[in-house]
Amino acid sequence: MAKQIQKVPIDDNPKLFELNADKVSSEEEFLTTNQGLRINDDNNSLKAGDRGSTLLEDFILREKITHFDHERIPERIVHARGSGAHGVFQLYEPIPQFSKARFLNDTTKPTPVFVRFSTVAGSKGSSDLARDVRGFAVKFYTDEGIFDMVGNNIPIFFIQDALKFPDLVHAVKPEPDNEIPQAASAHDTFWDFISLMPESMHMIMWAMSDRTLPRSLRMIEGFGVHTFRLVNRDGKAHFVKFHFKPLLGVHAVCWDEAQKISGKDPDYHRRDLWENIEVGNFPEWEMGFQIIPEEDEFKFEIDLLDPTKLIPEELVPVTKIGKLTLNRNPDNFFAETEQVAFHPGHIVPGIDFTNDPLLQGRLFSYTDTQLSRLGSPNFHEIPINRPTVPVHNLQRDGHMRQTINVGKANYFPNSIGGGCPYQAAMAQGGFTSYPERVMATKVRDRSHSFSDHFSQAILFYNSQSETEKRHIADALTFELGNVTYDTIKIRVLGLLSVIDKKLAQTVADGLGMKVPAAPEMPLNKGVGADADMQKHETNIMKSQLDTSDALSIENTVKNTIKTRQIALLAADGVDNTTFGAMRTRLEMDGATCHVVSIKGGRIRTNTGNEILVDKSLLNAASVFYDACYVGAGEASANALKADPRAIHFLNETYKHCKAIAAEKEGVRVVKATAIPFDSQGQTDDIFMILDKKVENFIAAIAQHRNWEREKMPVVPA
Ligand code: HDE
Repeated sequence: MAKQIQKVPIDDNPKLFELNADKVSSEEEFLTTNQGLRINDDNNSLKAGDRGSTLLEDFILREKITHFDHERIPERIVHARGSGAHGVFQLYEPIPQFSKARFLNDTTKPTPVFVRFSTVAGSKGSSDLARDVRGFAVKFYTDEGIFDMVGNNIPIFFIQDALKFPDLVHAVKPEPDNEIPQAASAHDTFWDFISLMPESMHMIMWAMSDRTLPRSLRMIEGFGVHTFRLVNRDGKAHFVKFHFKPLLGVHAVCWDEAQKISGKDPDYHRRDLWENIEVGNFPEWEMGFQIIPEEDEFKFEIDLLDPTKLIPEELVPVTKIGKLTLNRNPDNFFAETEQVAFHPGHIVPGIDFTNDPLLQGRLFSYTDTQLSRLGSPNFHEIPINRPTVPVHNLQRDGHMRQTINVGKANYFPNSIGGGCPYQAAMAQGGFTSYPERVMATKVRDRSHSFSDHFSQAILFYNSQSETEKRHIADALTFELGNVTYDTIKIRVLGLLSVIDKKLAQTVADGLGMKVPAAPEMPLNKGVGADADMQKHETNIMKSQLDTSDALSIENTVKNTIKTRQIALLAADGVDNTTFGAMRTRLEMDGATCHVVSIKGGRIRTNTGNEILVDKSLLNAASVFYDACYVGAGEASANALKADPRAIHFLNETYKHCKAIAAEKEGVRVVKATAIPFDSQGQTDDIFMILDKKVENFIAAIAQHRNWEREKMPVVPA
């Protein structure tokens, strides 16, 4: 039938519109259905006349809509919101004395990895800046199969037994009657549960600290949490705790900032990771092991199997064994980041489990969850989950099977298939479980060695700087301030007073409540104090430190401004020379500079040069930046001074304790804000760049924040 319908030009000639293509178009790449049929019209459905009803016959419409209707898969029940990247792991030195894993013994070949970072509580579309633990999951594609390190950015966990996990997650997720609040722990059910679970108090200290408000996913630590085992070629085992330390240091934003970022750019962390990888600022971590000989298992006052405890680095230092670098963004979010399936049970010869009861439960959960999320036991065939080594076994069929298995022998042992595939001897890389001796009575119980819930909560709190302690108190006051039951708040205040009376008092003051009497809680009842373990008592290693430097993020690297985002505030008439010099200097040190101005497009400097504006004050916000510089130039300064958004930008930069520098006339803009100046016209680290003070500015950015300012909140922003 001749075509009656007038078509839009793009159908007839794709060349009519300018291609802004990511790839070169090919004359041969035609649109087709999923059956390979070339499509002639993808803009109009088949109708009975051009104004008529749509025909059921339209198989092209039905195929497209059906596919669309099924585009979503169930999001992860926890860790739904995530961002991923590809990279490599490069080993420094072979460690045959500890592990026979090939990827831990071959320095000549980097191991490909895929890493997924996540928040825990929020839905897939929730904000990156929720106060939450961050998932840190690394898939190593080793020559012996997949090894997944499915960890967090906090070295311990809320609960000791897997049986409590559904309760914990139900409590933190939005409440079941009204599905409120999204991606937040500041609500009744979470704190109700916590108030009744003293074992969570160590984790609560971490969760209320700045660790849960990362500045960037590139600036978080990673921990395996549980104690695992390394096994060497002779079958000798060592206990191990996995660590990842970011080369950029650990940095956080403040709570007010986090809330504002959540509104202005919920993709802030995802964008930061993506953009930095795109421009070649590849995030790096050093992987480290804390190694404990098997015979030292009972030498600590904590039980190595208890996931609510850590081993202080002062007692067992972290040995750096290699470097993890993320160097490539995924091509497709769904295919890779969404479909990637991690599992703590994906291990290789040379690595093994312990009886940590949380880990044991996880070993069940992760396969089960992939079945419901990815819909098939064939999830290992999805490209991102495929090992780089061949898979041979006698598993067959199932939903969406990709492999076309040949031959008749789908059972083992067989002779028809030539006996294939063969079992691998240990020497051939066959996995054998560590032959741990087990002599026990079946019980539904918990070891007494798990019963001290407070010593390490106290250790963590005491190891924090004054600023970090203040942030913990503020976070607790905020979270409990959203709780509507006084009984819950009182219980939590009681638990806090076991950790630190002053902390409990500060939080109680903020809530307008009194601190109740501290409940009786056993302390130092670790392995060494356990009656069953008395025989080891003589070996008890004195682990009761007062503080541990490694627990405070203030002690991490602060010597670089690499990849920090710096806003350069300027308008028409900005001084060409000094502006250019500052930008060059900051970029030379690895910072990323954005010109922020009154409107988009370009600004003209005092010498007539044109500078591209990266963001107008409408799109930019101070919370996206680590520091701010205000350029010199009469006209530029006057224009900025007259723009309330520029004044707000600077006030907020100051409020969030960031470095600010202003040059010559630019100083006037800063003086028009509420930022306090002393009689000399100076304020803490606001530098008037009249001489060589650019170095001070750089040092202040590297310091990350001048938290002292928080003590006297003077700026209304
Ligand atoms: Fe997970 N966890 N978890 N978890 N977890 C999942 O698996 C679970 C725990 C962690 O980026 C789920 O594929 C149980 C500790 C990360 O895809 C699920 C228990 C730690 C990720 C699951 C724990 C983690 C998950 C949801 C207690 C830190 C995201 C979707 C016994 C060491 C991985 C999925 C990714 C994801 C269960 C406790 C880390 C449901 C039952 C402790 C980083 O299987």
